[in-house]
Amino acid sequence: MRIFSGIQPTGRKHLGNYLGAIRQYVDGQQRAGEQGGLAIFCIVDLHAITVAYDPAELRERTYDTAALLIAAGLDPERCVLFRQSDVPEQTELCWLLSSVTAHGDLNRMHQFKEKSEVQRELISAGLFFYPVLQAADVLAYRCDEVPVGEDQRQHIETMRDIAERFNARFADRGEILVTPEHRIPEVGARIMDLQDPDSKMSTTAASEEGTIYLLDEPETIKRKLNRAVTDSDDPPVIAFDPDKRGVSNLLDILAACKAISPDEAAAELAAARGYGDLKAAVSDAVIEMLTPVRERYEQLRGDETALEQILLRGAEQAREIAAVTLTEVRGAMGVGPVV
Ligand code: AQP
Repeated sequence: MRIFSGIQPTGRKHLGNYLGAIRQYVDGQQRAGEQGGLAIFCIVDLHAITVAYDPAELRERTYDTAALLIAAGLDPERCVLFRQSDVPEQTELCWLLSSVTAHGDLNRMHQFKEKSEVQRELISAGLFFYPVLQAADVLAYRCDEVPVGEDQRQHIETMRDIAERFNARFADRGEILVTPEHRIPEVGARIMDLQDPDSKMSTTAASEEGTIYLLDEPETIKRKLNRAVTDSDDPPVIAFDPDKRGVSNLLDILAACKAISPDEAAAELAAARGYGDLKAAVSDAVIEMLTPVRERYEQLRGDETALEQILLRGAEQAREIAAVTLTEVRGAMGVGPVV
């Protein structure tokens, strides 16, 4: 069993990234270890350059993200952790896969539509091509499972189509690329902005007050949750209900932190006097979950040499795997000499 996922070194990572993705990575590392498999995690710096960005900041954010992932529980001795740009096999595979990618499929991507609307100066071709590079990231490692949040469902469907189309076109004998399954958590797959519970908590689109950053101090987390938008039901109703977006988001966060269902989280609050009690319970659970991550991050972040060594060693391991896939893909496509 092989697991792969990528995360962008953009902005400050938030609670949505943690509950939808990072926590699943740690779980994947554990499961892969128990089953004799491999878990591979990539900091996707080449994806980050598809929108406006600052080069110096990109490098800083890459180290931030590496330190954060390790602080959250990824162990470079038990998984492969690397930076996307250190593995040129992925970018070459991206181009090769473009030949079996439908332009119409890329045109239908929600993420492209949403992100291109907010670009002020340039809508890059890279932003349009993002799902093909993402497909190459995953397919290079022939992995079975991709842990992601709900917002990535459409991209995973596209990479499955790309893998199937490639195999149908080029694999005479069986399968060259593995068609992966997404792994989207049942709880916490789409955490919403605390100030605007109709929008997803996001690095670029969300409000500062509506976003809990993983490195926020406990007082800040408390304040943001205290001000979270709920509703004006009188008496207040603490229930997981699609018409109660703010309250449901808080219950989803609480449930994800405590590894229970949102209905169970609501049942635990049966004696609550109002939304204040719900917000206090969510604050306590989030602070308890994030404090050790923040403290460990602070110990790790200063040593960039150590982080760089971890990423380079991870890239060596990753290249060994990706090179084998690429040789087979090139061979099947008739690209380059016979090897
Ligand atoms: N709100 C969310 N709830 C649950 N999961 C989420 N993810 C993102 N937002 C939520 C998951 O986090 C992983 C990493 O995402 P990324 O590499 O795309 O990083 P990002 O672009 O910085 O994340 P955002 O917040 O989604 O930024 P915007 O909105 O600016 O693009 C992915 O598995 C994602 O599903």
